[in-house]
Amino acid sequence: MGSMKLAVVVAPPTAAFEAVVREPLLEALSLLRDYGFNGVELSLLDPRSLKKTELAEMLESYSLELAALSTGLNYIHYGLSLSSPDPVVRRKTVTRLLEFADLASDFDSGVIIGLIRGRSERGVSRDSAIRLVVEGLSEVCRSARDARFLLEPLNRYETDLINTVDEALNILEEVGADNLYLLLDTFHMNIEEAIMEDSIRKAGRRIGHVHVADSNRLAPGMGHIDFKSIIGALREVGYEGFLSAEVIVKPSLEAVLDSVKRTLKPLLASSLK
Ligand code: LER
Ligand code: MN
Repeated sequence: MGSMKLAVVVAPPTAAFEAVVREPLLEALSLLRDYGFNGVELSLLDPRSLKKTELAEMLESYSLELAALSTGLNYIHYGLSLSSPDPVVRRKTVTRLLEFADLASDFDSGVIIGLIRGRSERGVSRDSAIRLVVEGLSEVCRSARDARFLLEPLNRYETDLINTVDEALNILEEVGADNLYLLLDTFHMNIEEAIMEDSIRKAGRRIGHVHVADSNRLAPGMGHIDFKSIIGALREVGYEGFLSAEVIVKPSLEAVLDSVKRTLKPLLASSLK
């Protein structure tokens, strides 16, 4: 039986999102390799800016896998949103997600639907906004059959659309596509779920990716989430994918990588089973 793997989210240095590593890509990859991480999750604006062959060579030379592709910068920087009241924006968002899917499917990794679902805007009720998200998700899942999409419940301070695992499971059911999975983020779960381990058990085999951050969104080990218990629950449901650290880089990148590794690595060893 395989074991879970560790990754870190890396974004461009200009990214307007704080819970990521913002270093030149090659420097970040070289540090991840040195600390023994298994993969990197890339947060990108335009996925077409990365040539597949170059990405493959880069990953190979640093012995890293592509853990997932994160899309949220497209919402933060460009306002792309599946639930925008403007059909032109919705069209651009679907197109952008399909460009992500094209890159992701070559690396057997998933495309994250986090902030890019948007939030309900003036003139659109929450229910209609949810309908638009379901429509957009159905379209991308149908159009990119060989790609995997990862729907992430986000805490109430970031969006009013899909905050909990229960809500996300309902959306999965409505969309009814077998290439749509859940992405669980311990930072959001710590705010929204009653008992995180129960929600993990409920999500079960639908979990396609996991973001790890501590209660304060610092690196695991720097807050008060019980990662032993979280990883125990993930193990129970047979999760074998990535734990991708999406964290605020404080006090330093080295301290973050060290804390992620020291906190999580011992919990992943199969001897603990
Ligand atoms: C945003 O808070 C987040 O967790 C990202 O993964 C969503 O795109
Ligand atoms: Mn996340």
